Amino acid sequence: MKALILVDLQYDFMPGGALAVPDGDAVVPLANRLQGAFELVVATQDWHPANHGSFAANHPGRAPGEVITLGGLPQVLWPTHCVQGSRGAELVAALDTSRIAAVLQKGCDPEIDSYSGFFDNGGRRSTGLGEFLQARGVEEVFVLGLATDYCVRFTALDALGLKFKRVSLVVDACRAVDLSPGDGEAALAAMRAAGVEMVRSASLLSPSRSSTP
Ligand code: VGL
Ligand code: ZN
Repeated sequence: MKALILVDLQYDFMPGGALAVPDGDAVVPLANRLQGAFELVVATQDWHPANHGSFAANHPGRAPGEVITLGGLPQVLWPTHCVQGSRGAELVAALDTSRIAAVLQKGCDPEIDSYSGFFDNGGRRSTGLGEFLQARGVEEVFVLGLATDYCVRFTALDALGLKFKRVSLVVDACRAVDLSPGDGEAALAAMRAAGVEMVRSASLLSPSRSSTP
């Protein structure tokens, strides 16, 4: 059983959003087309309370991009984004949500960030995604979305840690924040080195793979 994980396809990560990922909107049509190639589709949603510790605005004198210590972990400070209930936190309307079996929210604890869709950054609390997939017999996971160098990266690495048989990244359906130039490429290299397979959407969409003519 193969599952597709759609990472953080939310307005705040789209061009014009509070934490815009360059060209981020380009992955949405791919996410829509790829869903048909999977028996199970799930999505993650960055979902922060307004007092979240990852927001620079909650640390007087600090600016986005600076790094502080939060809950004992290094924490990049971000512009205020994906605040629970705000429009910026919504999954984009252009995303076909009709086949999404579950939306896993993360980053809800103000004291710790959660880039991965599986666990918070300290690896302490599960979102329930791993249990959800394993309960349904998922052995292979495919990851796409935003952003390559943060939430996509840690979601794919945690999936490896959970011992799924195969973890693949749909590279052309991901985009990076690139806070520092090259972060996206470095993230791809780190995932590849850890054992994440790099695939392109076309290889999943080939006519021989489609279900009905
Ligand atoms: C993300 C930074 C902060 C992401 C979420 O979705 O990659 N990045 N929150
Ligand atoms: Zn966030």
